[in-house]
Amino acid sequence: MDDKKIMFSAVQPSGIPTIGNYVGAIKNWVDFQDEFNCIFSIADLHTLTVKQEPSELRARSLELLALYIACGLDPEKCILFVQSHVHEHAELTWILNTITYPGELSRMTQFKDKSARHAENVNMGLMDYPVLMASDILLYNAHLVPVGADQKQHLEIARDLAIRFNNRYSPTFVVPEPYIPKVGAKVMSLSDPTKKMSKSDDNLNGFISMNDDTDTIIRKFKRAVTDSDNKIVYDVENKAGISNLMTIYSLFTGLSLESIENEFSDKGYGDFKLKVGEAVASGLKPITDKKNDLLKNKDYLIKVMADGREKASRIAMRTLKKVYRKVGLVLPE
Ligand code: AQP
Repeated sequence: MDDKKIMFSAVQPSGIPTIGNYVGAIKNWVDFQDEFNCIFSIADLHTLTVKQEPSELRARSLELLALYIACGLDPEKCILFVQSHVHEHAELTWILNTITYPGELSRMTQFKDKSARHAENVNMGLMDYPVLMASDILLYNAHLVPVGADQKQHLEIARDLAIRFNNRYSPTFVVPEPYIPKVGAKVMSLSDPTKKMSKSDDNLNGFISMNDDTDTIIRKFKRAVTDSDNKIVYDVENKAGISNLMTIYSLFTGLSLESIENEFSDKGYGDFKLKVGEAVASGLKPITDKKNDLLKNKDYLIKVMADGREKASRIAMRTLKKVYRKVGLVLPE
């Protein structure tokens, strides 16, 4: 490998990605491909922490790979792979579990939110999610992890575990740094702007999926929850809904929040919502078209998956061997 820094990130195939996953994660990754050695995963093991329909999960993993490529990730420039194809992720999780305390996992916001949302299925995997995520990152000695603001807590755990392991045994892991975008780090739900937009939200009007067609997108924005004073002004505390729409509009048009305020100073919410819907629909259309084309060529996608697996495995195997040796496991000849 050259001396470029290593970047790792992932999205779960737990639903069709939303524009939150897109602007908070995937869209930024595209710009990093030349600057860093990028490794991007399809985090299918993570999705099992919430009940999934097996056949749908399988299809969504392939669809997510197609989406990565349609968004501009180039398999020649970065490693694209499926998490469960590299068994070292699960194995390193076991080792890291032995230096993780239940208290530091049970206070995670995502664990608390998801336990409340899936009260019938509060499983150990849900609690252990951040340790699997730490393994994802530490296996590749990633220096940088681009994530939305919602994942910052989990990244802190990855850092803590790297430092703890390095102190207990000897320097082994790179301590990763988060990379959180300034704008779009947290896109909020359209139906409840105090909650983050999530692909597994039961309320379909809360999110724009990367599969929604133009009419659906425009309809969802029309119904987006806003306050009643009809002024397009950025004020997250008092006008969370309209501020969220302004952030989305800014990300899809490249306009600053200030110029959006000026452009719509004499317009009402109805006009603005329509413009946001149109901007998002025209931004997503070429990506959706390209993704649908790629899905017609399954052989190509399977080949990309196999290449990614081979490259990722090579790195992961090296790290895991080192870890096994340090903790005192006998390596097979
Ligand atoms: N609303 C969001 N705004 C900005 N960034 C977001 N991300 C997720 N939602 C938003 C970022 O997307 C990346 C991948 O997320 P993930 O699929 O691994 O898990 P998640 O954060 O739990 O995403 P979802 O959509 O909310 O999935 P479900 O509904 O399955 O829990 C991460 O970088 C995340 O920060």
